[in-house]
Amino acid sequence: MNTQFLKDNFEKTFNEPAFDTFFSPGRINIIGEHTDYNGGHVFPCAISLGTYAAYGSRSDKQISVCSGNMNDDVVTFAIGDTSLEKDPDHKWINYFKGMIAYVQEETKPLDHGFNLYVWGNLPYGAGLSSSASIEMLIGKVLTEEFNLSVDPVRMAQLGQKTENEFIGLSSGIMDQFAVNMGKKDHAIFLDCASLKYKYLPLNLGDYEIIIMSTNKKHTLADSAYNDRVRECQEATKKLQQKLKIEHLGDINEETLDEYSYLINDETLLKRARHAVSENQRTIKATEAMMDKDLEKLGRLINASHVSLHFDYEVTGKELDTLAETAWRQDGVLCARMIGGGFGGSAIAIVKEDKAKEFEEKVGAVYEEKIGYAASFYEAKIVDGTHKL
Ligand code: GAF
Repeated sequence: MNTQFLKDNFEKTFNEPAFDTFFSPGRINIIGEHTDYNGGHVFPCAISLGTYAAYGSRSDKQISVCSGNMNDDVVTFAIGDTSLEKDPDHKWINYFKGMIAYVQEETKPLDHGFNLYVWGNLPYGAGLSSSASIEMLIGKVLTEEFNLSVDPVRMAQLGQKTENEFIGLSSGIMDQFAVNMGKKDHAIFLDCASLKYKYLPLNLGDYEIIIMSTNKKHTLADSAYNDRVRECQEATKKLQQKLKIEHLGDINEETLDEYSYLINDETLLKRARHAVSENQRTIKATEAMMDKDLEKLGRLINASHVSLHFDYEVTGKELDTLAETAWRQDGVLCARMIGGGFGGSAIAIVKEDKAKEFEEKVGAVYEEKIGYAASFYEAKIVDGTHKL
């Protein structure tokens, strides 16, 4: 990506040259969906689609952010607690405000303001973590430009805090962790309970990952995401009557089966079954990846989609059409929805020489069935948020 475009836009907006530029990726998740807030494992990676920023310092105490994705809308606010309240008219600025508030709380008050021009090529609301990308971007801008020291895992936690306490989404840590901690050509095997993690090389041989966006907008905060979190908490509470556990990620399917009588509610049992089985699948998938057993990895990824459809009920016809159509194509190892669900995106792992044909065929079926087109992106796996 040529950063000249960013610098030019910065200068056009703020009438002065930019000091520095930054990039923050989006993420995909190979497997481990809706396991993060259940203290389970995830296996995501950072992708080359993401958010860029150009930065310039100011001598006053104002912060001005211009978004190239919001018709060059400029929002200006003063540093200081009261001005960092939520802005009801410009929802996009709240990710910046939350992070600026929490990073200051964690370190020290900012002693001057700044200007920021932000632009991203990550489709917004497509389940590829555009919000975590922004949160980690502003986190990096603050640590670099104000010489603040925040450990990158802690920064991911501040991003999660922004979602949970500022935005109002009860999300887990996966997205911010993947975006900030990503490593080129590797996926991150993360235990969300202990935050212990390992990088595993993404050895897919002659296969590549294709991202398929449904182009159906999903608003996580307005959707049933928070309901799923609550349902899992209820199921955990019921199990805690007899089991010394903190999260659903602490048990396997056998234990869940044995104690399922405590849950005794069809919906809660289905939610728990997904959280527990998905965590086990994720562990097995990383073993399959290390053993270079791609067939097994593929079966586990397909099974993840089935579980998200039947037990977790977060797929919907758009994501199901993409996954089910993908499964029927030549040269396809596997496919499944990723992220929160209810729209957003799916991934497919496809033989490199079949990718074009795959996109045409799946695209045609999708458009015929759903009534509008899906978008396809070939993902490169890149490093986490950094200064350019
Ligand atoms: C969203 C959330 F932000 C993540 O924390 C995670 O729960 C994911 O949905 C589902 O795995 O992206």
